[in-house]
Amino acid sequence: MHAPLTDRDILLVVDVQNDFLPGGALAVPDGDAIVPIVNRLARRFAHVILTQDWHVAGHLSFASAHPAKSPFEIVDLAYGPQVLWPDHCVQGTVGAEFAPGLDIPQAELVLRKGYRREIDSYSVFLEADRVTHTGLAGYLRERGFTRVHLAGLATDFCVAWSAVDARGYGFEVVVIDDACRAIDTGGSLAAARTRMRDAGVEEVRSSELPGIS
Ligand code: VGL
Ligand code: ZN
Repeated sequence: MHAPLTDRDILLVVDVQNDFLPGGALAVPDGDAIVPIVNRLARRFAHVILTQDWHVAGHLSFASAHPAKSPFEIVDLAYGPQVLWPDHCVQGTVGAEFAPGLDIPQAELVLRKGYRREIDSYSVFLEADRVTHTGLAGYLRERGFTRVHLAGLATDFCVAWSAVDARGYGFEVVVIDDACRAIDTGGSLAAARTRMRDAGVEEVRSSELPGIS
């Protein structure tokens, strides 16, 4: 049984942005289905953080930044292999805005990541070079949170990387399955599930979560 939610629990809502919804530049299949679920979930937590993928134009994770490369191919960047994506979540564009149906005005922090041209960041904690910190781990610790719940897009990239990193920083981690959707390219969803399980990430359905005590 999942322990009761307390003041030490935080809900992290990952990248629920227009470009990841159907019709967006990097649409996650069925991504819009999570919006009402996430809204409902957010009302059950005392504390909520939203994150945004927040790239500069010409970001090196974009296929368009590499001659003769197409989206979903893999290239080697300074820090290792990088999946190439369609241009998405460019700072200040409509695609980078939160989904219009997202209704979480009580969110206490909006954390942006992926704003360095040379470094992608699936994780909301540690960028893809694995040395550049976003500062979120320090923020959570300073505020006394001990358990992180994750919802959002996409299960196999930003949610999974964030979940595994949160474990690495010593937080208890719970991924709320029905409040996430996956991209699933090149076996990425199965690989992400394995990495999360090996890291000790718990997966639950939103209906299994208790109320706030
Ligand atoms: C994401 C691919 C590229 C995500 C962000 O939010 O999961 N995926 N950029
Ligand atoms: Zn991105």
